[in-house]
Amino acid sequence: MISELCYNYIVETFLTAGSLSKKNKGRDFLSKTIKTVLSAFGVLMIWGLYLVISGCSMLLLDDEFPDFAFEKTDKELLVVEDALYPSLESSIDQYIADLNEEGSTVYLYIWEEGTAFDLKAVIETYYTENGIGGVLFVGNLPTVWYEQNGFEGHEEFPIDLFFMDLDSTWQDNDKDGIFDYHSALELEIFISRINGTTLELMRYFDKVHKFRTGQMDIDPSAYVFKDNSWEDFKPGSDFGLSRIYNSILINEKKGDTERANYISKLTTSGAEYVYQWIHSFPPLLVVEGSSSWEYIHTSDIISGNMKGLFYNLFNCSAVRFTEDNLGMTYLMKTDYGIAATGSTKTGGNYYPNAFHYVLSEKGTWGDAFKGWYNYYGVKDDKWFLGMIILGDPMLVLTKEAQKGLKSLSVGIVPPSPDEIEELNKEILDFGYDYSGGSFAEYKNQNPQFFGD
Ligand SMILES: [Ca+2]
Ligand SMILES: [Ca+2]
Ligand SMILES: [Ca+2]
Repeated sequence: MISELCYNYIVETFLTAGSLSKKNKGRDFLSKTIKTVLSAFGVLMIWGLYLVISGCSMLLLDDEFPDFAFEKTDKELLVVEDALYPSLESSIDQYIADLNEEGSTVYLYIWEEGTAFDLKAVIETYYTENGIGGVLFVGNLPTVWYEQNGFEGHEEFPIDLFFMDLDSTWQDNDKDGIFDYHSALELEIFISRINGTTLELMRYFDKVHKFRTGQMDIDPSAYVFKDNSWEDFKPGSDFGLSRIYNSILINEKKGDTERANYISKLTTSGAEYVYQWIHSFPPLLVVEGSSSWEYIHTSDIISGNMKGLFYNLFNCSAVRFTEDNLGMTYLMKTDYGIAATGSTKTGGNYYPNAFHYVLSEKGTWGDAFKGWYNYYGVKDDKWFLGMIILGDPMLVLTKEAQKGLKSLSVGIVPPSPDEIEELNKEILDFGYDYSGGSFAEYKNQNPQFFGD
């Protein structure tokens, strides 16, 4: 579209210049002075043409950054596990009051019992009757599972996209209780989760209240940590974060991606937005050190009280919420974490530019996920079918962070097939032989979600 407009503009400019020069030829009585003026004008024309062309090429580059219409969500459904509700009531009242203050409406539903299908039916009703744009599950609420051939052959994982696409079809063809087919997806809404003890959840709601009222003491800044395996993937790129933050630290050179760098950054100044590329298992980051693998356990996140507010976790299985996991640890067991995105299986968001675009345009965390998934995530099930969000999905980045500048950043074009093949290779080279608990274990631990 933009290139076509530029093309037409350039052609028109040439045509105009051409008709001028013809007129010049027909007027041999022109004085030398007039000729000089005209040649000066010609120089100006060429200069103008140069500006048009260079302007177009900038626009063409800029066009690579996702730029699509989205509507900021202002109606949320809050589904709260009934056993938790009495203790959380005042926290939830505060949360609803804060959202009302922002101009959003919150519908509250107390979840008593049922299957994932019953839960989806509740969501569909609120979508149809109240026009909700997103949902937050509070507590242990059901999920469905999916199985497919992924990086290491068979993989099975909890899948929240099921709740986000309200007119999709899902099938379990081998009748083992795990979906193995879905129709083409386009999300209508987003859903997110928080889960923990009553005290952890109260502390979480307290954090989001503090954030909304400007009491969270972290500089508007981003931290990108890209470990050895991805040092050569889009080197120097901040993945569009320079549209949001003035201050960005990128650790991506081997000497800068040691466990100590990560710990040091996140236990001192921290960052509002953390985008980390590290091999991992649900409760464990595995950093490639100079001479050995270095581990960061969930216990290190807790003891270090890691200072990040929003986490984009390119860490395999980091938000596998059906067991102890990194994502929920940042949110439930530190004084800072309030939202995360990541995968419940092997995978992660390697091209989050659409996600960052929505955030830069003051969209909510949930809007960013839904916008990114429909724009890019939908293209690759192997990488993205386990992608979800955790935390309050109605959060937007701090006002200081929403710079909204249209500055260009390095490496904003989508990865090529060769680059994606390299990403696949790094996953296979690492050799994930365990990615988390099974559906059978989940079912045993949560018989209340299954009607049999
Ligand atoms: Ca199946
Ligand atoms: Ca749909
Ligand atoms: Ca490293």
